[in-house]
Amino acid sequence: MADLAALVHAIETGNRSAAEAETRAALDAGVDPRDVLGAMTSAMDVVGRKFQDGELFVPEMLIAARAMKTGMAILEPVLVDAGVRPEHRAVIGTVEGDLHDIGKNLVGMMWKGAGIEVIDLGVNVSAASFVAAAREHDARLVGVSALLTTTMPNMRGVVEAVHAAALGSLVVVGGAPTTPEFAEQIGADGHAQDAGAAVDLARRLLAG
Ligand code: B1M
Repeated sequence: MADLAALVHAIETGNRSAAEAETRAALDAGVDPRDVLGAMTSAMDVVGRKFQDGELFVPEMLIAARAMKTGMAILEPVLVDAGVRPEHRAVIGTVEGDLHDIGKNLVGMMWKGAGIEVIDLGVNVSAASFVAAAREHDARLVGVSALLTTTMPNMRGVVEAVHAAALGSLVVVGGAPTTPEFAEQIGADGHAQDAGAAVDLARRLLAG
């Protein structure tokens, strides 16, 4: 029987070759691909929690996410063959006028790690593009990142446009200059301070 604990450990420690080997070993041993995905997700949960608690930092989180990505590249076709699709989709992007994408990418990786299908729209994304993508992908979550005090006001336009489109999408905002109070003022459905909190928030909103 393949050792899913070894897969969890490989991802938590960002060991890409071990993550690849353990994913293959689990699938070769006939482990249900959903259980393999569950092991990967639980590893990323631990990573997110440690990041929130200040036990590890951005570089460790990035290498863990990359290890998960390596395993996912092997697992994904198997999941597709088995007809397993993520239950929820999110679109994510950095707001118009803003080119910072490191934090946004981290949040996207962590959402993927939580089993959410993530469509990344990149940087400098207009409100109209967020709406078009949310409609096209039937996204339940719209994630908007801003790193500049000069661009965070543009988030209001995204929230208003997404809500006006009545797609049923919930808008989550984040980024260093944003606060829960700001998110409330602009009518966002949620705010997360970091990538770990963004996972907790997404889970809460998607469960509601
Ligand atoms: Co810029 N920059 N930058 N910059 N830059 C800052 C943000 C700044 C604070 C630096 C400073 O002055 N001390 C300052 C903003 C000041 C302000 O507005 N208050 C600043 C400035 C002024 C600028 C320019 C205007 C500089 C200039 O040209 N004069 C310019 C603007 C360009 C533009 O966007 N139009 C600019 C350009 C750049 C680079 C292109 C050189 C580069 C970006 C490269 C890239 O992203 N690919 C850059 C960088 C790297 C930074 C700093 C140094 C680092 C940002 C970063 O990646 N942090 C930054 C100073 C700093 O933060 N120390 C700075 C790491 C990242 C993991 O954290 O993005 O906060 P962060 O993401 C966190 C949380 O915020 C949260 O989770 C993440 C993980 O925990 N989060 C979310 C983020 N998005 C979220 C979304 C969510 C939920 C949580 O839900 C959807």
